[in-house]
Amino acid sequence: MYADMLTARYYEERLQEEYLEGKQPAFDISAGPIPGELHLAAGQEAAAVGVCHHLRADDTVTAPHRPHHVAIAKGVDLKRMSAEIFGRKTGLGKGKGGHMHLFDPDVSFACSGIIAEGCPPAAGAALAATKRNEDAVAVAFLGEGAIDQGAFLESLNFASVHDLPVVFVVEDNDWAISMPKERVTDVEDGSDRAAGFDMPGIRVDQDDAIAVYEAAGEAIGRARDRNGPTLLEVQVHRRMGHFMGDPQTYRSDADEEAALARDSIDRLEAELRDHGVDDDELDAIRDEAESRVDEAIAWAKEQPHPDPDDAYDDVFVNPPSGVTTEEPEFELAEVNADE
Ligand SMILES: Cc1ncc(C[n+]2csc(CCOP(=O)(O)OP(=O)(O)O)c2C)c(N)n1
Ligand SMILES: [Mg+2]
Repeated sequence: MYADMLTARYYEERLQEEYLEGKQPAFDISAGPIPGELHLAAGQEAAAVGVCHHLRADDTVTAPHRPHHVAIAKGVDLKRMSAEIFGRKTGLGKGKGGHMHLFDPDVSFACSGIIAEGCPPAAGAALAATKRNEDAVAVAFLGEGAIDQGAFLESLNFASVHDLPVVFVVEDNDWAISMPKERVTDVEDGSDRAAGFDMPGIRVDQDDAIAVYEAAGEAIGRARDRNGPTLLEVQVHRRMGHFMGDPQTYRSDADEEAALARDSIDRLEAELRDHGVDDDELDAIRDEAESRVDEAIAWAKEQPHPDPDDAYDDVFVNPPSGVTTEEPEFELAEVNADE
């Protein structure tokens, strides 16, 4: 878990440097090697590793627009993920999805820029596993700003009614862009929502990887044993702006300083030291994490850009006329009739 937390933190530090290249002085979001928005998850690593370290490759994970720490903890291919973020042809989505749309079928991972969007597919993956008599589970990560979304609430209900092996993990970083939690949500503890759906709700009050691991173990064990869904909320901290370039004028210095003062990586490192892990071992873990990241980013930057002629490939199942010269394989109306 410590290695993955360090990997995620360093990965984002490196992305930050790459992202800023060419964007200054007026902050042109479309310029540089990583065009578009970039949402970093520094301060949220404990939630990702504490949950994902219970999972196997065939357990599905869906994540929102702030996905890197979860993807790394789930074992997404770091090279192909980096190539995707840099918009390269060998990326997970052939360079067309970008950092909010990473899909790695090898480890059953997907994410989306639409908040709470990952909840229905996670419930669907859990339903599929039960229909196939497999013991795989599914986990949907979302932010506290998404817990008022219909997609989340409907998924909780569906999962509960069908006793699905799914865990909903709310990363509560207190903010939804510039909106503080208390202005949009009536409960302080998001896991209280579980009661209305007759499922257990657990909240881990501090971003402590070990506490998350223990709580998640219980929730994922329940799912794996086919005892139904769980809602788990974890208090995390947003060390940075909502996205790169966010001046955070809405946020008090005290709030930002408090987030920076509590680092879940330092906390886990202290635990490891207490258990006799020495400097050499800790340094070796850090060095290995950093070289893995440097190697993945260097590889990604050498990859070719997609060919503009391929822009519409893999975009439409049934391309509308004008988008492609190829004959469609079937008519949409035909599919609907068959269904
Ligand atoms: C359905 C939908 N509405 C609005 C947005 C715009 N949006 C992007 S991130 C965000 C806030 C998300 O806050 P939270 O869920 O707490 O996640 P965090 O950014 O804090 O990780 C919003 C409203 C969106 N992406 N999807
Ligand atoms: Mg939030």
